Amino acid sequence: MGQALAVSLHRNTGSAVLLVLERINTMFMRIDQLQVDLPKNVEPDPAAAAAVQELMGGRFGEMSTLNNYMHQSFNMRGREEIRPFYDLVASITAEEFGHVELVAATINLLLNGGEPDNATPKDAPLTKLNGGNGIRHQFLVNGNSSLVANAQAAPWQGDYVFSSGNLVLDMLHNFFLESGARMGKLRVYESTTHPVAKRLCGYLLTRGGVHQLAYAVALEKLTGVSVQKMLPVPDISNTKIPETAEFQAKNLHAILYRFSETDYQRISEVFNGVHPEDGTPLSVVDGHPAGHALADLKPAPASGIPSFDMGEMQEIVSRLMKGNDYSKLDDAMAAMNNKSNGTTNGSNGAADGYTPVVGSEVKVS
Ligand code: MN3
Repeated sequence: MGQALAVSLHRNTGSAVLLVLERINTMFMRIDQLQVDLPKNVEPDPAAAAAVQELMGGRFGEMSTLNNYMHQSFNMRGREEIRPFYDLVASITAEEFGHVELVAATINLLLNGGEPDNATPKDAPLTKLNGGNGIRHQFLVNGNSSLVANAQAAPWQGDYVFSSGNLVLDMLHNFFLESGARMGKLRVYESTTHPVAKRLCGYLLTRGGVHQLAYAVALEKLTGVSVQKMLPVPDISNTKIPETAEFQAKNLHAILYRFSETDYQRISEVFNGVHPEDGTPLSVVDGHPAGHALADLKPAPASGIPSFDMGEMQEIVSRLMKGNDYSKLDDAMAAMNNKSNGTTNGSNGAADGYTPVVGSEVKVS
């Protein structure tokens, strides 16, 4: 748990009081890992990359689930009176953040390897990504990577967020949203044979199924109506999807993560009972699931990702700064040169392992 110190004046004596503020740095905590491991070193598949975009920026994509729950939790009034529901929505928000990252990682893997090693621009290195059913914007504009957009490359929209302030209506909306999200995952699953896209769908169908169930249970607690009898919506069980088996075997279809060690303790007042399909007891787990390493995809020099020539950069900066005091700039350039180990030859010599250091190591006073 993080701590921070602050000084305040005592209201009677005027003397300074040292305050210890708990949890000041746990408002959002980020862990540099993916929620599920994805196959690496796979063939690019622009059509699959386009289809998976719907799970990113479509109306029922992960950007929508994240932003709906995030803003509902930010906006919730009378929070203490409805604390178990607040805790539920807030903790699912954290998981959805990781789902957005997972969808981005999947799209990036599906767009990786399109450019052959040692290709030059005249080799037409992006031919592989220029497939008939792909989205050109991914590689023409976005560096062979995911867009905040749907399968048609239409941008995700803020008005996909529904935050009415009415708890029953918001839970009903969230149930509908998770049902639409489930439909999208099933259809993306059915549209591809690519192992990365299939695994993503298997994982998200399992976890999205939990969120769909959580909102069904929340509605049941609030209204007495047994929404669970409608599950699964759409009427295709995870048991028909082989890629969910590994996750179901670990009970990931019946667990909600708190995504916090100390907070959101009252989720289990809402999320309890048994799974409607197989009777597995529903449970809430402290913290977060075990993580997995993100693929560190190689730069793609022929398309300029990253395209960085140290010598050229120095020359441009010197020209721009002519007549100014650039002693601090020299420090920055020296630091950059050290970092890149002198690989300044060729148009992309500094690409491998290069990390920009100007912002982090040079203080401009
Ligand atoms: Mn999700």
